[in-house]
Amino acid sequence: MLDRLSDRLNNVVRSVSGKSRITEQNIADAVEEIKVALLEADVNLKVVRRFVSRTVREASGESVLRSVSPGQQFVKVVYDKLVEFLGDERQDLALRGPDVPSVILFAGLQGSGKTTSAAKLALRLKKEGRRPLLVAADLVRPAAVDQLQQLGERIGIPVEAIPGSKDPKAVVKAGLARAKKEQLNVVIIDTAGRMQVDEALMEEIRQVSALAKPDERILVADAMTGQNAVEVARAFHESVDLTGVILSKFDSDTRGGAALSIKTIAGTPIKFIGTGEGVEDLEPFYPERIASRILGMGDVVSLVEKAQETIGADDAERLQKKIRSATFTLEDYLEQFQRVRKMGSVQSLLEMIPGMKGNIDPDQLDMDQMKREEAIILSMTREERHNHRIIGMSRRKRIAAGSGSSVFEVGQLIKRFDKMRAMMKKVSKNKKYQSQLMAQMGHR
Ligand SMILES: Nc1nc2c(ncn2[C@@H]2O[C@H](COP(=O)(O)OP(=O)(O)OP(=O)(O)O)[C@@H](O)[C@H]2O)c(=O)[nH]1
Ligand SMILES: [Mg+2]
Repeated sequence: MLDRLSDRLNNVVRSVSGKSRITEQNIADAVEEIKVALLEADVNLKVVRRFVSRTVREASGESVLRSVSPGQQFVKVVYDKLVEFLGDERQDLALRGPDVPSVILFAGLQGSGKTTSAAKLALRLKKEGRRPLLVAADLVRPAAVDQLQQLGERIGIPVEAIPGSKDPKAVVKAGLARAKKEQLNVVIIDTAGRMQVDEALMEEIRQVSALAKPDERILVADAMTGQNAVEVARAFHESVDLTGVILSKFDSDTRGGAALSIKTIAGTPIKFIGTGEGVEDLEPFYPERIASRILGMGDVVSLVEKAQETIGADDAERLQKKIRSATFTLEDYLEQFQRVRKMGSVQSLLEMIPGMKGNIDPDQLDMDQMKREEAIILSMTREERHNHRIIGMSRRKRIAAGSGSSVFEVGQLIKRFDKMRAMMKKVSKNKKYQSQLMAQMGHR
């Protein structure tokens, strides 16, 4: 999903971000292209309009046009708006503590993926250490109870069902009672779907909801139905005050506009996406990750990161000087780790080293090694960080004990740092040492 949109936006972003100067006209052109791409991706028209007007407003400001890197700043504005429309922050489930059972109600149209998603979520919560109970309250479709029971068996989760019952409320009551008795702490209720949003469906959901008092009222919406999914979400939200949406069939080959429209149009966040038919195929919905994906990972995201960089030009200058003169200390090194962690990539650090703008794949860095090294440096005194040469045997022992590592590891770090520092200096004068530096930095 979202591939075509991603391709198109990627092109726009590439053409704009390469420019060292941009004009209001450049922005207007780029925004126009983005607008067309969004409409083609089936994003709701209202959302597109809002997106365009906000992007133009922010991107036309002094801060973008007059900035050192207007192209990158523009990309950052587009990225931020995408994240905003996707729902800002990741929204987790609001469940109660382990001793009070939480209730999650599933609703949705026929075939949207309610039953499958209920089982997927139950499995997920079980893995997080909760004890779920599935409740078969879809008594409309004859095989529905069977389907849930089979799923429950497959994932090892109990299912409450009353064979032959026609009263969903009775099953829900029985489920709640059983959860209490057996100390099951998440009750997940699967309900019946209808072909379309109608009064009977809404009434049933309202009644079940009034009885079960769910902590989470989740709509399962089928991404394949595009804008219809958005309208369905709006109708359900008005009727039962949804707390979230699971957008199912996100793995399908649809244009993906629904994902971008639901939060704004229906007013309720997407909490998970369904990514396949298997019981494991449920993923938390991260607006930032989806936005990165839409704009194209790699290149574009690092541009955004760069624009986001908290480090000022002065800091960069200072760091470069230190690198060239090999007065880069462990303290500086530590600071870089923290920056790398914040931005999730090592790109920024590498780009500070003069002559180091290569094609670096941040995924290839050994983050575990970084973590270990960070712990070691954190166990050093200020003095030691500023001058690692003073770190003799007894200091090594203390640092090793403090960081839960061995004396050998401390020694290794110091050796590596020394080599890296020398190499950085060389690289800043001559590019051909790049690969050696990468090896020093734990690049696999
Ligand atoms: N590819 C894919 N298929 C899915 C996903 N979620 C559900 N399905 C499939 O969609 C179909 C319908 O899923 P159900 O869970 O039975 O849907 P439902 O909403 O419970 O349907 P009714 O009970 O009939 O209203 C099944 O074939 C599922 O395997 C998903 O995320 N990806
Ligand atoms: Mg079902």
